[in-house]
Amino acid sequence: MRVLKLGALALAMGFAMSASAQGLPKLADKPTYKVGFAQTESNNPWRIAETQSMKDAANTCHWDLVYTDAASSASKQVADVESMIAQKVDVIVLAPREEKPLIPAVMKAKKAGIPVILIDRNVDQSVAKAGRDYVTFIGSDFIDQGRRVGEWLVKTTGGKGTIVELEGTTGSSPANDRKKGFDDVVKAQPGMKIVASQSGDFERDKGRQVMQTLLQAHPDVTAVYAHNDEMALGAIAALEAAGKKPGQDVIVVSIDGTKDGLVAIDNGKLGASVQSSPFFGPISCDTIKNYAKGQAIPAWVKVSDKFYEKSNAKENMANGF
Ligand code: GYE
Repeated sequence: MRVLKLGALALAMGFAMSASAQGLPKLADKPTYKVGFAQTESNNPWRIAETQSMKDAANTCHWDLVYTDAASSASKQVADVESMIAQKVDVIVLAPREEKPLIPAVMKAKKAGIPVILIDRNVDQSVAKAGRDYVTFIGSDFIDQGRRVGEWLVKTTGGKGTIVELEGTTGSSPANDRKKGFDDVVKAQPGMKIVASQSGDFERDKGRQVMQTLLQAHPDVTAVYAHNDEMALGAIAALEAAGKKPGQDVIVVSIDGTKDGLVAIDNGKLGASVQSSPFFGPISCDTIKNYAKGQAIPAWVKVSDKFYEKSNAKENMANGF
């Protein structure tokens, strides 16, 4: 009897604990929402396409959109989220610029009873978790993107190469994970070596400048892996300025699938690029509706990505942005 009672108590406690651990703010099921979208910056075509997708969704989904641009500053993005909380938006859609600095903002929103949906980039999973601190992460598998690019490079070069890596924004989930996926593939190749790995902040001109500097120390480079197309295009410009032929002397690979990236693949300067979709508007709209209806939302709504190379770049030009 006593045992049974304890068992029942433990069960009840367990229930209460898991309910409060889940404890995500609820969202009323209603025809319109005031939605905050906190963008990181607007310095490349990927960002601009993402913002447009969210603005389009605001129209089709009847959101009252509160849009902010953090202008490449994580602390500004934290302040942007705080201002959305103060404006009592119904839900916050956040593209966290870096993995750690945005966590307090996510926690504040939760405390204020506002559900947060992460799109495009994730936060540090050892500190904050989907289903507990925020609703879900909607985005690509960045480790897999890096791995796919790495495997293509191994196949294309026969496992030989002196590689320069241009990393994305330091501390961002795509930079961390794209590095891991690629580096793990290369580490297994005795004939390949990453001789330098430096951030170009996902920007074309920074990519060009970093490549220009790294070329001086590593004139024997045979491959460049850039974490996005914009930096790859900057690297191509630096290689050409140094008298090298991208696509011949140096194989360049990257990620995103921008229009300029697809054109560069088609004309042979960029070897390959894994698509990374910026079109989060429609999926954010559906996720908000489903969440409000009380449906279970997976911790990660995974976006699947195409692989672009010479043989299919032209036919996929319309997917570019
Ligand atoms: O690759 C890049 C952008 O977070 C997945 O950030 C995104 C990346 C994308 O600035 O172009």
